[in-house]
Amino acid sequence: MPAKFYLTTPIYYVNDVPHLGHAYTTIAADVLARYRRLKGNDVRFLTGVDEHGQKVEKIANAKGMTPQAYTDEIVQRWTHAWTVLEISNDDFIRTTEKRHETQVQAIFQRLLDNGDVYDGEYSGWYCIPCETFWLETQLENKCCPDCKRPVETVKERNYFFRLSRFSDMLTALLGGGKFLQPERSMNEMLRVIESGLADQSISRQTVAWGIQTPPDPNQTIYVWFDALCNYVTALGMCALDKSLFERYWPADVHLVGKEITRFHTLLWPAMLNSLGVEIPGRVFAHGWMTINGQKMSKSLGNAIDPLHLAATYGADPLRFYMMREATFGQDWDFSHKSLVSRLNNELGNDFGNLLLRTSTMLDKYRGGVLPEPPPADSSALFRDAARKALDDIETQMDQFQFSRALEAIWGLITLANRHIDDTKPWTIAKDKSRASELDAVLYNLAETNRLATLLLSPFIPTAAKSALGRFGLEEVHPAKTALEWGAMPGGTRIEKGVPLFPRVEEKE
Ligand code: ME8
Repeated sequence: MPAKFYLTTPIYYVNDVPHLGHAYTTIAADVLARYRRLKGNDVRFLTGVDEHGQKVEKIANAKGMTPQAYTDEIVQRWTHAWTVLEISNDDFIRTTEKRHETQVQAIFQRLLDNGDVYDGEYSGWYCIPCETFWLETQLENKCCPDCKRPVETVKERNYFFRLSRFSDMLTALLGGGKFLQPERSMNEMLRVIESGLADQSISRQTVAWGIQTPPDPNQTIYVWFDALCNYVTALGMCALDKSLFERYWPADVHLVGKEITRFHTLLWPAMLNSLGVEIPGRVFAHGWMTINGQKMSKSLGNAIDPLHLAATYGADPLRFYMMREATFGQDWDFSHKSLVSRLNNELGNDFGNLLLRTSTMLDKYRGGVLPEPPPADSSALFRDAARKALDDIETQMDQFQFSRALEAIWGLITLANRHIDDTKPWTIAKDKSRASELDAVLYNLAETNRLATLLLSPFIPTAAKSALGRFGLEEVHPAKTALEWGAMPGGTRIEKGVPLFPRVEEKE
């Protein structure tokens, strides 16, 4: 049985359409999912939308719609965006689905039964944009410490989750060093625990748009409690059919933006621990995409539409740019110029041209038929480079270092491009006595191309599929053996094809 790999993105609020920041997390998760499938893992990739809460309720009211009618309409914009951006999720969860609601209530009831949920009085502050409760002491100038916007007072009877009881367990979990990356986030969360964890209010009396608490229909379950449960309800943890849960839980990775680390690494593992359910393997909190140093967000009015960029430059170049541009984990500034430059130089000149040059030479000198693999010593340079790159990529992908993984793939591409310049196949071709030498050069180049394309397929799935088609590979091959140098048999017909990434100009 191949190892299972379950990964998730946050489920996004549907108070608006997706922007490039949402696309960033979803694309990163997709790259990881595709890479794991390529390695032969049994992958489950979940994304979805967070539909309840005051924020969504308010926007629906403002539009004169019921929240359900509003979310039913806007959710289509989200699924459409993920189709355009080539997101290969296996499931898409909506928190208004019956399958989710009944299980959230079951989870709430289990916690009530075991005593970790209790009835109490809440008096404090609430930030609607963040859907987050704050204590007076946590506020900054009477504003939300996260988004810096004004907060509202809340005083009502609520159900509470006994988060304070889990300090030791959470300290051990986070202190173990593996659960939360990057390290900066881990240290930050350890400090939060050290400063004292208060019990968490998990219901609202004044919010109608939510799942009813089982004991009291006048209260709805706090949107974050509801939302976190999606990771297990999508697998049917409390449903009749638990087969997906048994097959995929615990999650191997929850990918999240750094501002929601607290919920994923404190509240969520504590809830699971209380339920007696295994805790996810890892949470990775990535940095923000910024515009001139400011976080990209709809409310700041600096959001970029990913669909507009995909329509202008293609989904593949956009995906490639976002994964290549910055260290995953750190904040980074979006640059239109850099997107275009990476598209033209890296995808067009380096990768696209290599493919075109190789297939053109094969066509011209060998009628488009791949020669037999050369003797070991004539391919050692490439075989060794490939082995090293494959190892390096595995390490980098395991550490969510997409940009470094791409650098490793570029090592192979650069090597092959340099080999063409060094060996000058057009000169060798003039001398009939050097036929086997030319065979070796062409095989080495084509095989390196095939491998690089396969490794690039998680990043640029459509272009990779078209390129692999030229090597007679209709689908990205999931078998592990295809990820080894030398797997392509002599005699393979290789098509010349057209340039994959024609040069573009920067557009407004
Ligand atoms: O927080 N840069 O939903 P949300 C990078 N519903 N990533 C960004 C980003 C930016 N500028 N802006 C948004 C919620 N994101 C909850 C989650 S999960 C159980 C519930 C991405 O619509 C990033 O992944 O506010 C961030 O964590 C997420 O969108 C927030 O989406």
